[in-house]
Amino acid sequence: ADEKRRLEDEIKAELKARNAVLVAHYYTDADIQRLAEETGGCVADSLEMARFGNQHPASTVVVAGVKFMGETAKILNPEKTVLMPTLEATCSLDVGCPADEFSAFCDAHPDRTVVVYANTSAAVKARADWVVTSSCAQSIVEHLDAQGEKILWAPDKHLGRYIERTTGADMLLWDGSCIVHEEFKARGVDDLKALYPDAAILVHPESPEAVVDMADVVGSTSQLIHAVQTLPNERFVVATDNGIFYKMQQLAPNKTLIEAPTAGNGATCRSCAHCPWMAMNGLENLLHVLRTGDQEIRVDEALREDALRPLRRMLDFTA
Ligand code: CIZ
Ligand code: SF4
Repeated sequence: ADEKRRLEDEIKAELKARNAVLVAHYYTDADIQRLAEETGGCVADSLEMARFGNQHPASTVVVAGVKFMGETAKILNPEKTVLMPTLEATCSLDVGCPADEFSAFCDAHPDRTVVVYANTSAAVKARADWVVTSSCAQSIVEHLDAQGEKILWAPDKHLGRYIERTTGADMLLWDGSCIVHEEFKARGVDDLKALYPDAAILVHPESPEAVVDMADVVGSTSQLIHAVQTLPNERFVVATDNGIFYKMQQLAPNKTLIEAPTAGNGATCRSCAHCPWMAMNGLENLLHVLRTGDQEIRVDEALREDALRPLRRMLDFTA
C-alpha cells in the first residue's frame, strides 16, 4: 500500500511537471481511473476521451486505454505529445482488421459508404467515410440510411448486426469481434435472471446476438452507466468489461452490480470479462513513460490527414 501511494504521488508530480493530463477509459483498472479523476483528467468512453483530449490545454495527453485511443488523440491533436503507458495495448478488433485486407474489401464494394468503428488503426480510418463509436453508431447509420446509402461496416460483426437490426439499414459486415464481449453466454444470463428476476440486464452491443436479445438496455459504456443511475431496479446484471464497475458503483453506490457470466452455467468468473490489453495500463509503466517520454504515439502526417476527415465528421455530427 505504501509502495502504491509512493507511485501515485510521483505520477501526480510528473503530470504537473510535464503539463500533462491523464485520460483513462472505463475499462482500465480502478487505480488508473481514480488517478485520472484526482489529477483533473477524465474517465470516459472513447468518444468522450477524444473530445476531452482535444479541448484540454495540456501540452501532453497520456492515454490510458488501448492503442487506437492514443492514435485518435494524436490524429486530433498533432501539436500535442501523446503518450501511453504501453503501445503494446491493442484490441482484437484492430488486430482482426488489417489495413490492406480492409482496403481490398472496400475496393470490392465501391457502391457502399464505409463506416468503421473507432476500434481500428489510423490506416483503416483513413480508408473510411465515417468513424463511429458505440454511443453514436446507431444515429449515424440512421442518418446515412435515410439518405439511401448502403453501408460497409467494420470491424465488429456483433455491433454491426445489432445496428443493422435496429435501423434496418443495408449493411455489409466485416467479420471481427471483441474477445471480451464475445464470451458472454445467454444461458448463463438466463440462469441469473431466474435467480434475480428483479434485476435489469445491461448489455454492450459487442456481445453475441443471443445475449443482446435478453437485454433490458443495450448500450455503449456511458449509456449503461446512465442506466444504472436512472433505472429504479436495485440490481443489475452487466455484460461488458468489468472495469466499468468502478464508475458504476461510484455513481450508484446503493445498487448491486452482478457480472454477466462468461460461462454457460451461470457461474461468474471474476477475471474473465476484463480486457487483457486494457489491463496492461498500470501505475509503474505510467510513471515510466512520464519520466522518459517513452511509448509516444506517432502518426504519419499524410495518413493523419486522411484519418482526420471521417473522425471530424463523427465529432461534428455528435457535437
Ligand atoms: O470495447 C471498447 O473498446 C469500447 C466500448 C470502447 C468505447 O467506445 O469506449
Ligand atoms: Fe478491444 Fe474488446 Fe478490449 Fe475493447 S474490450 S479494447 S473492443 S478487445
